[in-house]
Amino acid sequence: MEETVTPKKKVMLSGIQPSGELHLGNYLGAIKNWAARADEFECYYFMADLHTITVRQNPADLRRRTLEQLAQYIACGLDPQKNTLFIQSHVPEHAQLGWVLNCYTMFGELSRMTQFKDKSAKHQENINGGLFTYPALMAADILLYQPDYVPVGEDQKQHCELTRDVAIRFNNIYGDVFKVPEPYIQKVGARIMSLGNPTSKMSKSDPAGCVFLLEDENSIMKKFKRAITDSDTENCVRYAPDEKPGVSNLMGIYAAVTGKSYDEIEKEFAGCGYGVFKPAVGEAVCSALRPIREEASKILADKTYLKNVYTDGAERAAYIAHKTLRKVYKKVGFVER
Ligand code: ATP
Ligand code: LTN
Repeated sequence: MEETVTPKKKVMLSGIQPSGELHLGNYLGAIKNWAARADEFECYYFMADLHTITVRQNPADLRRRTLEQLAQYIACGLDPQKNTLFIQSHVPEHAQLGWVLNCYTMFGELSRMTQFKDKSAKHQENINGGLFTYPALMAADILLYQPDYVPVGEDQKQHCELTRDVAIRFNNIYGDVFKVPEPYIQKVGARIMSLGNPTSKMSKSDPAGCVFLLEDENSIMKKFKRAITDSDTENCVRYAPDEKPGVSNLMGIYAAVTGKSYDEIEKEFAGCGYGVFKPAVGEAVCSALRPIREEASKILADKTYLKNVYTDGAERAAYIAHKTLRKVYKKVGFVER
């Protein structure tokens, strides 16, 4: 009898911290690309709640945002049948491997992390150990699942590179324990900038320059109409990120939500000024977000469904995570229980 061998799918994994409401940068830089990959890859996506407490959180808000984030993942097209969706703190192996990897991550490496420098500047009253060692926990999040790719926005590239270095260091000592993963960064949408300040990335900590996935449409339109465009005299829609960062950012957003190329966009708006272009981008974003917002509110109303999704997700995730952790414990010399 002929043997049929199904080739093993490549694995993808990523997470987002439920430390604020999801925004257009999270969607275009990360989630939108996850949803398109479910058939091709074995996919794991989680709510990175352990990471959020590196900054003080209000407990009730954290709980609410974690569930809202799960509802939005599903509304963005992540089918829980095809993707393993889970809450990080439900799989204790993250914290367990995080500790081990802390001991294989160097002080100097951690000191160079841009996110640590930014966040410690922002929260000077609370520069805690967790904020500093956070990349070792992120390495654990990733390496537990032996993924091939980690789809993230540009700002997470440095953490992904550190993860690779830690995996290689560990493998050099103990043999091939971890797969060394690649960051997977899309060209369009990888770095959406603030609408109020096109030289800094769109971030939930700057609500005026940030469009949230569940935001109402009037408010979205106002933000786009007010978006900072460039102070050149040209008043023309042309892609030139260095010379015209504001307009180029809006073109990047328009390209990501409509699938059009920069050439096509320049032709579409030839002869139109920013006064026409800005509301057109706002309308395109509203149309893209409308079905997500409607679907998310339906899903959120069904708490039993959400609970089933995250319970099942944690079980599936824990199976793989446990296998990797056991191997690591054995390699470093812990006595088996
Ligand atoms: P903060 O507002 O605290 O900077 P954040 O909004 O960056 O946080 P994260 O949880 O750090 O949110 O990011 C989740 C995912 O979204 C990551 O993959 C990140 O790379 C991506 N991402 C975040 N902001 C942007 C952005 N402006 N453009 C593209 N991708 C982004
Ligand atoms: N560090 C990421 C969130 C994050 C993550 C991960 C992303 C935590 N663990 C594992 C990819 C894979 C952030 O702050 N955006």
